[in-house]
Amino acid sequence: MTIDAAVLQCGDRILDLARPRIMGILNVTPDSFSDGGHHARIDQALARARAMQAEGADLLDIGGESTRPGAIPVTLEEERRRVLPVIEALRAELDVPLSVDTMKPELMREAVAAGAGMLNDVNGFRAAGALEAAFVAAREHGVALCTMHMQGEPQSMQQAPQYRDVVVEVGGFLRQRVAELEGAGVPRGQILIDPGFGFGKTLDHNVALFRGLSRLAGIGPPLLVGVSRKSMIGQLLGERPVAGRGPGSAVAGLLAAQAGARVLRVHDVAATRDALALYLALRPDRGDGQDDRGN
Ligand code: HH2
Repeated sequence: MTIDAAVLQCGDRILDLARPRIMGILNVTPDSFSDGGHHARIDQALARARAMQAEGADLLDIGGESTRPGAIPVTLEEERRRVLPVIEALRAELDVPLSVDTMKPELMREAVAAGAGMLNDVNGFRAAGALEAAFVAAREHGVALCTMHMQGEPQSMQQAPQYRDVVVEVGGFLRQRVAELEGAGVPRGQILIDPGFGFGKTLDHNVALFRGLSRLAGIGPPLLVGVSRKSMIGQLLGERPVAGRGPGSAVAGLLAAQAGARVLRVHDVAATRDALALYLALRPDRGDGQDDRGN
């Protein structure tokens, strides 16, 4: 893994990417595939957010609409009702940057006004108005943008995903999105790219993509990887149910970091923190006598 001095601007907060960072997942939904219904009340969401910061999360990703395969879309009013009070409360209380996981341009604007420092769009800012909302947030508020690859839409994306070469096609898509963002004046230091594991991809596609991560990391902007508790982890571990996918997810996160990922989007913050700490302490290419313990 190459270490350079990349930083990510997230509104008025800066994330130093000299080492891989942990994005804790906070789904304030009744139906997310892993933590759905656990943090639907605001007090539950705040408690989980505090716990993740204490466990070592470097930023939090707040989502009000599940994007699991077959998920039912929610209205703007409902997504707003779920997400905005949580962002407002956390913004005042926590130090870590807050990301909002949404495809809706109206919510992007409102979340930034409420204090979000990152927009994370699994649809790559392709919905009508999303790109404009993202440009304004990035240019006027210094917000970071995470653009992700998805083939199809959550309702149908797993029906028959097809690629000739998944790494080449996903890489081409991400290059194009980065060119578009930079062309509109978004600085490189505010862009993250994400291959979108499980979004319109079979197990074979996900495995090929994972093996190609170092090529995707070479595109330029920091790479975000989200494989936490996903079906690919369950399938590779012999149809392991979601509740048993934590250790496998931490290992996969570590491998992603080794391949160049700078941000890991995870449910299991403490396990990922420990995996990264051991990796940073023990990796053979360290060789400079420095000590990362306590990070
Ligand atoms: N995966 C999920 C949601 N948002 N955002 C990015 N950038 N990358 C991802 O891989 C990604 C994402 C799906 O996971 P989760 O939020 O746990 O579940 P659900 O969509 O059911 O809420």
